[in-house]
Amino acid sequence: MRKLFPGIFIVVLSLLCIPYVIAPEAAPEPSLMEIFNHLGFTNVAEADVETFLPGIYEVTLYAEFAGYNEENELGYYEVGTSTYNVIFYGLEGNFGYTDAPITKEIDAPYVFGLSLHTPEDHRYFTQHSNNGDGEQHSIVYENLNDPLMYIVGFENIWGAEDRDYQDIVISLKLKTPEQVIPEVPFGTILIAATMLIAFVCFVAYKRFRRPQIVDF
Ligand SMILES: [Ca+2]
Ligand SMILES: [Ca+2]
Repeated sequence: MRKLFPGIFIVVLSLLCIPYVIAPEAAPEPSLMEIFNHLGFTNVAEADVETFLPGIYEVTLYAEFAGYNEENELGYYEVGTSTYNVIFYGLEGNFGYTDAPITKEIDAPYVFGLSLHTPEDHRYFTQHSNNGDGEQHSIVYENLNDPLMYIVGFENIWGAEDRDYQDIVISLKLKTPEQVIPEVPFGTILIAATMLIAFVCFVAYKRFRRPQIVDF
């Protein structure tokens, strides 16, 4: 019996270790390009774009491959200001692909950028020079199948760390451009004003001129 004891001990120890030995490794996160392919964005090109023109946009949240997915907030801001308007709060979305894409509309009557605020109280911008760590934290792609749509991926770790840029993935689709009032040249305004004044003077002259008295 004493000889059997070490053998039993080894068998029991082996059984206890089995779950750790056969536990599957966590699947690696998909790359940004794999995410694009999964979403059907198969015709994209990286764009040298950091800010966006005024207008009404549809913004869609597709994925958050980030441990901070419950705290990260995506917003927009007027360029040159520090007022941030939240588009997606932390609890919107989930780790990985969003269960169902979430779409919202924003009305930005000014040139704007996008920013990501993290639970470490860092804020990262599509304007690279605004980033406190001096790193690039977003990549903007054009959807070549939809010229009105940009697709944006953010990196949410200080120092840009793994640079997978899929910690949050969204699209920005222009619905209505800001109305642009055409500029009228000053010379045209001056001519029109002169003609108007001349017309008013002519009418006034005809109306108020005294009748001539004919003395027979
Ligand atoms: Ca990352
Ligand atoms: Ca990630």
